[in-house]
Amino acid sequence: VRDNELRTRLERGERVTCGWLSSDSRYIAEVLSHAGYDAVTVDLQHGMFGLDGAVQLLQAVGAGPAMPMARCHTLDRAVIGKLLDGGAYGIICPEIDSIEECEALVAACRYPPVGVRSFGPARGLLYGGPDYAARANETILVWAMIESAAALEALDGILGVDGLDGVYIGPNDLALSLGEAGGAAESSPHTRAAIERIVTVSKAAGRFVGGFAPAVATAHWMIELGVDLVTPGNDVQLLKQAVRQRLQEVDVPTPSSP
Ligand code: 3PY
Ligand code: MG
Repeated sequence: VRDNELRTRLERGERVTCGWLSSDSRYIAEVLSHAGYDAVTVDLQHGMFGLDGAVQLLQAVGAGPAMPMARCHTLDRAVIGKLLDGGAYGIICPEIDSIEECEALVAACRYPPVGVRSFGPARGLLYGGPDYAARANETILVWAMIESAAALEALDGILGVDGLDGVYIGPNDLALSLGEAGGAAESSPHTRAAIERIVTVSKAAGRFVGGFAPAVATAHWMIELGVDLVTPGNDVQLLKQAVRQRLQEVDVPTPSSP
């Protein structure tokens, strides 16, 4: 089977980067895959595309060297199975708030007898190779997103779920759930303390930890905390920032916008 280089590198203790695709463009997906990230996540939750589009974007990511991962939009076996059959080598599932939800996530990503993934590997076979189905269980990375007060409460139990590879921090929803503003990871001691705890406890439990870092300073801070995987912004944020910077450089005033 094609090696999941992301898993290999994480298991070696290396830090990895993950691009984040929210635009509905196979070309941008392919560009990101060649841009230097170790992995690129196709974001079905907040990306501007649906399930069919996500599979095409996985094909485009797979055309370059980055490992293709997908963030599903819901904890649903059928959706997760389709993304895996589409060639995702990792699943990041939002809003995992309990042990039961984490167990359901792991089961959705693994073939029996370990889990309940339905057989029909489709494009997984093309991307992974003829022995994909036999090796998928140990190849696919499963990440549970920790992004709520409930998840913080249940964290020890979630980390104990067999077969979970890692947790992925969603700082914006986490801040909202803690009663703060969406961007509080950049400023609020309360949200930052929660993130620090997630990293410490997860590493102590032997799980990988990843996180979304909207700002450069947040990425630096998460790396100092010891995250294994960092997502330094998404494609659209980076594009917009680059455009604004270029317009400033050529002295064209830019209106303020969100
Ligand atoms: C969050 O910050 O809530 C996320 O889900 C990041 O993608
Ligand atoms: Mg979120």
